[in-house]
Amino acid sequence: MYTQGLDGKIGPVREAETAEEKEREARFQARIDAEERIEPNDWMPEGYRRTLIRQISQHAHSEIVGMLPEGNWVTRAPTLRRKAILLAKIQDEAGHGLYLYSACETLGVERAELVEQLLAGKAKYSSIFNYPTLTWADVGMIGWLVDGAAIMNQVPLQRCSYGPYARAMVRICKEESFHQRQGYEIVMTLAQGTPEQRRMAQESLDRWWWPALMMFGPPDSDSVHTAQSMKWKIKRVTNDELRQKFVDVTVPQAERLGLRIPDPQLRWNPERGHYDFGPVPWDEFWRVIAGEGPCNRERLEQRRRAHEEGRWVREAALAHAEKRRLRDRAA
Ligand code: BYC
Repeated sequence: MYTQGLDGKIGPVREAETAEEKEREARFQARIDAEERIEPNDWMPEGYRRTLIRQISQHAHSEIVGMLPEGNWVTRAPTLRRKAILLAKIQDEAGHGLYLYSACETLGVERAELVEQLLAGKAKYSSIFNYPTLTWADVGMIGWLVDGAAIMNQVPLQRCSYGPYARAMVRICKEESFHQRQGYEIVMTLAQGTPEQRRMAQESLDRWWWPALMMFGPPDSDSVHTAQSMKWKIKRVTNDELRQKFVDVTVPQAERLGLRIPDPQLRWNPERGHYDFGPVPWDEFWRVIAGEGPCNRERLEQRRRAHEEGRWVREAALAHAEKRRLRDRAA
């Protein structure tokens, strides 16, 4: 079993060494098995803490970087109503990032340090945000497919064994459900529109389908963290199980829209009670998470620029807080 340290290096999770440590780990696992929530001040194995920091910070970074592809369309949304909705959605993503960084800080790591890792290109964020948003249909597709996949993954995380993460997920899931519906509604409007609008929706689905399936992570057979994360009940459902669930829910939605899923091997399998689907292009996934996706460089550059341009705001907020603290103390 491997875990990633804060320095980004992957190393083996250290085995409990002494009898006392083993006993403590057994007591911890018994609490997990009994469905007790672990809270910030409780004892936890170092591997559990590191796994959570890795996953929650990657999740927080995904929310923040996830604002960029949608932000690309704020000035070009087709109507004022669409623009207002899109702005609100992007603000929600920022809020999600903030809850998640806060949840992560309860594990004894500073948000500034996590942001630093992202900007230095050492931290991962979801592969999906390294694809471009070329047309307005892509904004709909992000809501329908990307938020749809995010919800599928996040609903079980509401039952994560770590209290602060599980609680952050409850609110995030409520907002993501609304995001998914607004995306579906955009795609539905296009699918019921002119032939050109229908073509735009189909072309967008053709580009986003496989990357959406990659959001659930590599196949279980290649997933280094799943077994241990399931044992610790950080993850409740495996990558492949969630991917299958997503396909099963989404195919009928595409049929209702009159759109074609770009997978010639897709068919209902009555024996399994699930859709069979073709091979996910995993080579592409590994390339994207190694930094070689279509927009990796652009996304990081944009984040770095935004961070620099926001420096004066952070400094002003800190100065204001300090002034208030001194005033309160003097009073
Ligand atoms: N992209 O052992 P595995 C959203 C990495 S966005 C990049 O299966 P794990 C939203 C993985 O980190 C959705 N990297 O890992 C926001 C690991 O590398 P390291 C964000 C990926 O953690 C705005 C390696 O591959 N959601 O909500 O057990 C607008 C092996 O993987 C990906 C979350 O982050 C990927 N897709 O399982 C709209 C949910 N997949 O760290 C929407 C929380 C895998 O060893 N995270 N990797 O270097 C999770 O549930 C899990 O971390 C994952 C991966 C299922 C993603």
